[in-house]
Amino acid sequence: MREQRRQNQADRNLLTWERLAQSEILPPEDGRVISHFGYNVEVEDISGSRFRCAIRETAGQEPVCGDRVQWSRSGNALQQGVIWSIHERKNALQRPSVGGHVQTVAANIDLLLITLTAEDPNEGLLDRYLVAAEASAMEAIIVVNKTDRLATLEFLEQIFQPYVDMDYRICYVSAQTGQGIAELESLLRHKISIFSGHSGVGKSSIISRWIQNDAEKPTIGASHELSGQGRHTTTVARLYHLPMGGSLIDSPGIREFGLVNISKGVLAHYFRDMARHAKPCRFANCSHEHEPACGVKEAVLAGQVSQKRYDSMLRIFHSLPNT
Ligand SMILES: Nc1nc2c(ncn2[C@@H]2O[C@H](COP(=O)(O)OP(=O)(O)O)[C@@H](O)[C@H]2O)c(=O)[nH]1
Ligand SMILES: [Mg+2]
Ligand SMILES: [Zn+2]
Repeated sequence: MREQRRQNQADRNLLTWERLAQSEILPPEDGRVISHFGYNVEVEDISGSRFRCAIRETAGQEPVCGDRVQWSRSGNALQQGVIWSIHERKNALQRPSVGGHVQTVAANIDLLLITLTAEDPNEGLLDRYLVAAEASAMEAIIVVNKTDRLATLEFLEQIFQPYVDMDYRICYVSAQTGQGIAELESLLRHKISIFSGHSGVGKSSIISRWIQNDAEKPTIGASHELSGQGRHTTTVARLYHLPMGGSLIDSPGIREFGLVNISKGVLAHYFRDMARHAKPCRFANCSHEHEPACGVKEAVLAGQVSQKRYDSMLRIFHSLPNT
């Protein structure tokens, strides 16, 4: 009964093509998807005005945050429109969803911000995100937040030195004190970035520093993501404009992260410190564990690849499906 009532409510709010087609439809134009809520999508035109849009079947697939689309506004003055097609994606961030499906979280991303905390930097998670970034041709930046909780960064710098050696960028920041935020800002300028990382690491707190308008600020505190209450919670992802130029996508959806479309055979090639050692492996599908003539194992023995990174690679390897 309650379910039925909620369904009716949802139907009333839903903008369908049939409803929209009762008014005039203007000629197609280009736009960008800002967020996706339920069956509707919010599209921004080139001047920054936002329109709630229905999706035509011609679009072929679900538009996601960051998509460039061809759409039409309606003549009804209600800031409504319809999406006809999705322009080809430069890349897409995906994750596994229920029932063995793949969910696309966002598209056309320049920078993947991998957010960790100073108190508990989770390197296992970091290595997974780095693989995702390499595989989808996104630049990765490691953001270590809550540095205000530590007296010194020395210990962290030791942990992250191997990543610096691999040419990854590390930003030590504190959303609370503002430390390091200016440097991060300069890296995000004119780029489309997406935040990833566990719930509670401070993604929304960092974004809030750049959003002037209180009504636009993301909610801080992780609980709303779990309960489904509060502002902006039904969206899978939401794009914010940054005052210094560029945009940032906040996404509660990718707090649980898994790899998709990565096969066991290519995994080591996405580890920057292992890629060149994996090339000479005798077997194309080498697991780098038991096989003879394995370049990766030899590199570990020779001290060119750390045992820690090797173990991390194997853990991910065993978590991937056998395809
Ligand atoms: N001490 C400290 N706490 C922070 C910092 N950034 C965020 N927090 C707190 O961490 C909690 C989660 O923050 P939130 O931004 O919602 O994290 P999100 O889930 O990653 O978006 C909140 O209680 C914040 O006040 C920081 O730099 N230092
Ligand atoms: Mg958040
Ligand atoms: Zn091998």
